[in-house]
Amino acid sequence: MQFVSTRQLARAAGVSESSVKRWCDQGLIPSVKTAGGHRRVSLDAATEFLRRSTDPHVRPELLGVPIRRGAGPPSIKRAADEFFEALAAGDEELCRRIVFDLHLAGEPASKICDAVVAEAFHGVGAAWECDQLQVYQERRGCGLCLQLLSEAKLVIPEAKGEAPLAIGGTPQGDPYELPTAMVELVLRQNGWRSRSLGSRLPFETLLKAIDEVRPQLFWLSVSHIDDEAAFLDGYRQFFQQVPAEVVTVVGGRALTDGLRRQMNFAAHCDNLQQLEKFAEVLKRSLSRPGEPGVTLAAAETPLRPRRGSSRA
Ligand code: B12
Repeated sequence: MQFVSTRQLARAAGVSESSVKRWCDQGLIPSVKTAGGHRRVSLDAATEFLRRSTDPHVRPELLGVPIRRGAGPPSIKRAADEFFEALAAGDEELCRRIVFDLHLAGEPASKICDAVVAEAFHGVGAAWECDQLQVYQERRGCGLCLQLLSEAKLVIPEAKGEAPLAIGGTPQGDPYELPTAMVELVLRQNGWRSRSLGSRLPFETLLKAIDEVRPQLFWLSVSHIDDEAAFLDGYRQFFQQVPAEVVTVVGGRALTDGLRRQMNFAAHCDNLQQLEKFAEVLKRSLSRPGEPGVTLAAAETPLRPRRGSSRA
């Protein structure tokens, strides 16, 4: 974990060091003390502090966090257009600034991923189809976004201790890495300990992981299916063996209505903002096990409940 001093944070926040020290001592900014008695603030706590600040003079770049441009909140639509252009040009620094700007302006990772990054990739796909973008630009863009998602974990605090656990990935034959990495990040920001296991994972290995890790939530992201019949068969056998207490959430562009009608799952989400709502409700019900369960129907999103589950 990276730490910053109270002096560094004070400069970045545009306030006095004594104020930062006082807020640390009052617990308003989580901090630790070195053996020599100096307060240190983790980079994620420092970023969270800057993120809450409405002061236009905040200079996050002093902590190595990309610059927040302008005082007002950036528009999502404009950010999505700019992100697409920067992605096509392979301008990593601009891509980084756009997403971190939105983060510092308080936009949740779910919205940034859905409305900016995924949106830009839909544009990349469309442009590639019309020969307006080259394959190398798409691959470069993917690598760049995976890098940004990994950097985002440095500034989004990891939930600790008793936080519920979630794991997931993409099935065998599905090479799409971005959606599962995004799910990991969104759950992390919503107080889950989440781990994406990656892509192209056979169902047997996913079952092994569930058995060993015992998560409360398992997600499957499905963007590409080679053979639908084989996928459905593998999934059915998989789902039958998933322990009843593990909530299975599925998503991804390859899960058409027709396919989903033949599958069992706890919830299907079209996007990460729906997942966020669902995970919030689920987390609340897990943290109060004695109280009447929060049903999936209570989520304010168009989640589809389990259909004729063999475990019901
Ligand atoms: C990048 C990319 C690739 C890369 C991926 C690299 C990587 N390392 O990940 C690679 C090189 C693998 C690739 C290959 C191919 N691709 Co491609 N690819 C894309 C592209 C441009 C972006 C995909 C992406 O990551 N998007 C970003 C994600 C985050 O967005 P998303 O998938 O919409 O996910 C959102 C939701 O679905 C949801 N979600 C997703 N999963 C989950 C899971 C859960 C639990 C939840 C809650 C939500 C959720 O949330 C996400 C955020 O909103 C798309 C264009 C597009 N429209 O997306 C084409 C696209 C999908 N590809 C396409 C094609 C044709 C191919 C190839 C066949 C090309 C070829 N001729 O070789 C191959 C297929 C290979 C294969 N075996 O799959 C077509 C598919 C057309 C179709 N009708 O199926 C597309 C649509 C491009 C196009 N317009 O033609 N591709």
